[in-house]
Amino acid sequence: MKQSDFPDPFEQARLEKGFGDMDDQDDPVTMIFRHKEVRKCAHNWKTFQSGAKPGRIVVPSEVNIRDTRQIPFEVDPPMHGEYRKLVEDWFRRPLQPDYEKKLTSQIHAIVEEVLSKDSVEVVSEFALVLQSRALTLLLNIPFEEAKTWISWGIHVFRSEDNPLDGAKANILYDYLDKQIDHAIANPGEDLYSVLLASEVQGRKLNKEEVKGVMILTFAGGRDTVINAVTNSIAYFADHPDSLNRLRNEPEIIGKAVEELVRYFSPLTHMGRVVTEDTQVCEHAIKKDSRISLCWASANRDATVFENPNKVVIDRKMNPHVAFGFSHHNCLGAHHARQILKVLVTTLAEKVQSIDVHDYTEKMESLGEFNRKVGYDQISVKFNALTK
Ligand code: EMZ
Repeated sequence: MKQSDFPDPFEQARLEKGFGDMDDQDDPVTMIFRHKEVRKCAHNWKTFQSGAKPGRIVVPSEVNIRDTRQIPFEVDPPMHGEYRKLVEDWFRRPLQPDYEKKLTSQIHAIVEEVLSKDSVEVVSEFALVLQSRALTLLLNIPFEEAKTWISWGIHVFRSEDNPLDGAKANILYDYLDKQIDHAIANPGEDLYSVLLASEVQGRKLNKEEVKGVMILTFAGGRDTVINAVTNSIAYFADHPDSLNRLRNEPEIIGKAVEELVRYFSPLTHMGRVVTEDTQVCEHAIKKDSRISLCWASANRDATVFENPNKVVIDRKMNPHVAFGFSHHNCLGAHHARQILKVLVTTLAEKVQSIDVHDYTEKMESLGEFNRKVGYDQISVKFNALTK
């Protein structure tokens, strides 16, 4: 096995029964494994709701560290669509040429910097920095603000020894309260100001709603993007041939990005709360219990993907669900895809090869299943392309 392999721990259970159980703070979760059922359940918001108690659809559950509802993530239709309409255009800005240009210059600078070093710890010195700086573009605020977020570390709710760190979460909540008050006093062109000025059902969004969108923007796209970036570096370290191919065939970079996202599935699963007694894969599911839509498993479903455990860098048909599925699909997906596209393009242009010095894998424990989702640390040397 190569260091950049991400094994699929769900294969047997997916084939044999289609689901698996895990406990989570005495609020168990039935994980749904097959591509077809995952999509079906994602569609069926009446039976599998997102608008439960704030934090409950996240696994591990955040009910003990969060009261603010994340918007539009923890809202069901029809209100979900109202909120989504408000934010959708803003989150499509990453597709604009000017945004892409700024992102490209940020990523060029980071890659140039790591090329000059003998050893780089990718998670903290590369991926976290890249994600934080890119977030200044998504929020449309000054670049310098990234320093504050870098100092918070990889996850806003997790610390090294505590997967649900309330004290750490409070740093984010206090920060957002201050930023929202600041935007009320000094309206500008930033996301806070835009949200504060927007209306839903004929009234202005209130502070709590603005905070709900902002928590999602900060938390939802943080460790996921960091893992996707780090894992891509690990992949190219093992596969200099792929990097070489992308250098010669830049037209397949879009496909490569989709395939990397499918293969890594940076978000393993997302929960739903069950509103009525029902069945999934002939398995009874009780009202008020939780299921999760296991994107990582669905993305390895051999009934949908040929050679599912292989990165096929120019895979043609790729109906992956790494960004979720149906009306709740990832709001930050354009931003995430753009980051990966620019990153892969820049690596192909500037990097010859990457040597891995040492690494520790980041494992998630999900009942009987253990899944590699990224790296806690991975030290590498980037070698410049010599033309
Ligand atoms: C939530 C979630 C959203 C959650 C799409 O995922 O991401 C997690 O990292 C956060 O902890 O609160 O935002």
